[in-house]
Amino acid sequence: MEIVTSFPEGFLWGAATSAYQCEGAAEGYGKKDNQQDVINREIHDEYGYADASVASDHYHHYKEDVALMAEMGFSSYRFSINWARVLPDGVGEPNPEGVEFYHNLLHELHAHNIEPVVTMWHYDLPMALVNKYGGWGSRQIVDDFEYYACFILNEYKDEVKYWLTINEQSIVVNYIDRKNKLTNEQKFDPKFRYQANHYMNLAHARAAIAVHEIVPGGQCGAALDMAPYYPHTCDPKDILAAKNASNFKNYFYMDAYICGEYTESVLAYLKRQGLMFDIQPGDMELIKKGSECFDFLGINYYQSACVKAPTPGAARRSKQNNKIGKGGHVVYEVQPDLFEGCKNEFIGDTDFSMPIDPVGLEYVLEDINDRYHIPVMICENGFGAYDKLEKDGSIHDPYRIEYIREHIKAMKAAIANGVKLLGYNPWSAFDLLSTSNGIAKRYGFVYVDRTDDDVKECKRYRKDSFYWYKNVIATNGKNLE
Ligand code: BGP
Repeated sequence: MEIVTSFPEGFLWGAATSAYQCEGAAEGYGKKDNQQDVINREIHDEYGYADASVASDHYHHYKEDVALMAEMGFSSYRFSINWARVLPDGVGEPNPEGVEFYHNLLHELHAHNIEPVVTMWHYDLPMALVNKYGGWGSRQIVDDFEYYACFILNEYKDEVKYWLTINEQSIVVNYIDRKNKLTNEQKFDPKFRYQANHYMNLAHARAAIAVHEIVPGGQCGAALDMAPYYPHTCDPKDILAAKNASNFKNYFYMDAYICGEYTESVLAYLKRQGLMFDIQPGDMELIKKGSECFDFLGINYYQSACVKAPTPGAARRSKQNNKIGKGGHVVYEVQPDLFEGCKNEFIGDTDFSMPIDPVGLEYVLEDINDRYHIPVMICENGFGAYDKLEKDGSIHDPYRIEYIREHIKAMKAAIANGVKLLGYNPWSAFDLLSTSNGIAKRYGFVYVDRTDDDVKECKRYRKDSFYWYKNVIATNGKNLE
């Protein structure tokens, strides 16, 4: 039963992208490589997926892209700044053309009354810093992240109110080798990811403090990937496994951002497993101070997860994404003595093996509100699929409409239960590179006509979901049909 019929006044309706996944113009233009440029070149060579050199060519299509957002009625747009575009060496000399690009984009958004929500870092660390000291492996990154944050905050402070420091820190930690260019030593050091996580928390805290110091009325958050962890059965051992997984994968990150402390049971587990990281005097004070500047939590919600008691002796492994786009190809995560992933028989999934669970969105929104009493913004949510461009230029994507409709219903239920939801920015405004499946796996409301092999002209076409979402926004979420 739907209790809330429409959304609060001023609710932000929009969509999201990230820089390296859509901008293109990766080589030249005064910019230098970031680690995603390099990683995506490698993915291209190994799997044949498109690399970041052209991506959706948003760099050259940004006016058209913003016009399409305005046509849908967007009141917000979440995008990220490409660190190596504005500061090619990570710190020091800026690139005037790159700095100007974001001024132009922001100008275009404001001209259409679209509120920008800007991510400082979405996986794309400048290679200059990776080569200099190993990126997130060195404490130096904390100073350099602050330098970058202060640079963009000073530059864009009059144009941007909502700032997100880091995208999906828990994903960066859990897939440390896929999201970063690591040295061999880092790759084989089991503690590395938790030390890097600590540096991310310090960097985030410095940036959050800077948002409050530099931006008049600035609001600071970070976007976390969020899945509820369900127990496989009501066997108390499975229930305990679900609690462990929630602590390890979710609360460990939220507790640091929102409360300025580390979840005790996770620290105890890391110590037991020989994975504990180094905390220097003053670090926890900084993390605490950062938490006092944390205004809202961004969540990226795609799916829920199911776990059971870990098999004794099972080796640690991360979840492996489905790379081939045929159902069933998924390898579940194992954290020894903590939990083990498994299939949830109650819910279906996409061709890319993402469980489809709108109820899970209501669950996480209410859980966050009950535990932390903090406003939330949905910064990603979406359906990746092989879309087909018909001869007449139409794209029929009923599966995406269905997915988003059910998730909006879950948002309504959560609001009815007291959740302070600021906005909805599904993934993605227009088609862009997937992190795992090239351009063939599409999420956008707007189709970008290119393939993994042929960049063509990146012409834009409106999908059926474009018209549907436009109507949802026009009725402030009242009409979902
Ligand atoms: C999130 C990332 C995005 C985006 C999305 C879809 O984790 O923040 O960058 O890509 O997932 O995932 P994928 O591209 O792998 O399908």
